[in-house]
Amino acid sequence: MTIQIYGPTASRAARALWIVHELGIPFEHMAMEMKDLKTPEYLKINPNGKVPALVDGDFKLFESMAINLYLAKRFNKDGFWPATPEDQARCYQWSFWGMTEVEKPLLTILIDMFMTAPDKRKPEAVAEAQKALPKPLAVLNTALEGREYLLGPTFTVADLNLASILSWSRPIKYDFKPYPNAGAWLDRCLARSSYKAAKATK
Ligand SMILES: N[C@@H](CCC(=O)N[C@@H](CS)C(=O)NCC(=O)O)C(=O)O
Repeated sequence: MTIQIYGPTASRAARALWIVHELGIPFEHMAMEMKDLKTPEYLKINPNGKVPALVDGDFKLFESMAINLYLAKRFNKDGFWPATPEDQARCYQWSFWGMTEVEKPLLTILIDMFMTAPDKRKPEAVAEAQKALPKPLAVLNTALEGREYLLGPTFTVADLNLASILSWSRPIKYDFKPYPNAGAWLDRCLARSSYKAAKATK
């Protein structure tokens, strides 16, 4: 049965769309409209009423990082899901780290910039978010010193998951000059044809 990915391309479903393109997994895109996320039918798929969600036969899953880690392991190709428990743990590490250390401040800035009426903007919240980013970005920059990808020479799910979160730094034009390794790594990740194909998914 074909895997189904629920959620519009312009949402966190983009993360799952990127991985299915990266791994060449056949999939059906259930694009959904945000207004339909609380319908009884959709709540049977994701009781949170949020996207993305994945349906793989009888198996249903929510949370973008969990979906991607599942797909990486199930459909592994060319070391995208690494072989050792240590490297697998690093994939969890960077995925959880992205969600807990950088996603919220980036989203705060993104929403304020593009989805908030000028009179409703919150410069204090944005300033707080701006203040939260340098520390984790410096950690990332150091981790990428002398390496092409987070685990070494191979692009893995750790890179895809974290880059999918950090891709939000692009529309807000976040300045990566103080973090050149991280900036170059993000460029490499977002230059992949699978990322471009995911963005073009209707
Ligand atoms: N932690 C969740 C967050 C999911 C989430 O908040 N998705 C947004 C779209 S990007 C959503 O469905 N919002 C609708 C709502 O909150 O009602 C994940 O990463 O999957």
